[in-house]
Amino acid sequence: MTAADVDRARSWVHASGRVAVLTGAGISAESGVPTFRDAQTGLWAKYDPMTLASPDGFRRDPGLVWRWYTWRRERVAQARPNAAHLALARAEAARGAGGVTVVTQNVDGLHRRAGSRAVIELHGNLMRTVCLARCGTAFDDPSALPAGEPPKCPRCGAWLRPDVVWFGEMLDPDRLEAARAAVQRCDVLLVVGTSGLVYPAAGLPALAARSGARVVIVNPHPTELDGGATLVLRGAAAEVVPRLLQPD
Ligand code: BJW
Ligand code: ZN
Repeated sequence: MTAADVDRARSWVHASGRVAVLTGAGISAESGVPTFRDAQTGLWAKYDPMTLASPDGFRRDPGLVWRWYTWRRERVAQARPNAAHLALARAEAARGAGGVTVVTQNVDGLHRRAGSRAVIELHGNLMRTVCLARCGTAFDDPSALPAGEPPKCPRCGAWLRPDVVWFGEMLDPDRLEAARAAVQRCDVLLVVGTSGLVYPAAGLPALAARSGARVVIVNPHPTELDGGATLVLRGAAAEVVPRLLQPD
């Protein structure tokens, strides 16, 4: 990644009326939130995704899954938004409504905590708890919930579960549609800190490109999406994203 590459991407961002940003776990790595697929440090290096992040895994051992999410909630509660989250929030405030839309796969809530308002959380939110039977019960305050076994729904008696999207589950159709609309109408899509392996989110950069947007990837490592990008910036989110959004 050269300074000229960063300048080129920055000039596209500046010339763009609408910037969309697709983020993944890598944008929160420098806040101390583990990614999923990074060797050694990623969650899937230590834990089996189908055991912990699938409906079948939860039904097999709700306590195991609940304790794992309790541990992750505690880590996220201690984390703080980093320079990348903050730069996106500042750019949105400076550009006004519609200027910056964040589509995130992350469940950590750090974009909103940084101050971003136009945020589409494709895979839900770790801090919210809902009824497995989807009877409508929802809790926003995890501190009121027990840490060991998952609690039961006070209305219908089913288990309660984190309000996240597990493998094999559908994404919220309204959120997915809003994400598709955002990438279709943007001039530049920044793709920050995602391996690009999980669909349907991984299909959004190609949709943006087909709709005429420039696609800029920010990631220290190669990803599945690099081939479809206009420009790949090999660097860490907290270093590169603020530079791309720096005002003149
Ligand atoms: C840095 C950095 C730094 C490090 N700076 N970067 C089409 C084809 C094939 C399969 C499918 C398909 N359509 C659907 C599927 C099935 C499945 C899927 O995609 N499987 C693939 C894995 C093959 N998708 C689904 O099941 C989805 N549901 C669905 O489509 O329903 C309909 C349907 C079902 C079944 C069949 C067909 C249709 C739901 C997906 C839900 C994903 N859920 C998770 C868990 C959320 C809850 C939780 O947190 O516990 O979401 S899995 C996990 O992966 C999490 C993430 O949001 C998601 C994406 O990961 P992400 O963010 O990219 O993280 P990593 O770790 O992979 O990458 C980190 C990156 O950061 C790396 O590139 C690093 O280099 C980089 N990085 N430090 C910048 N400092
Ligand atoms: Zn219920």
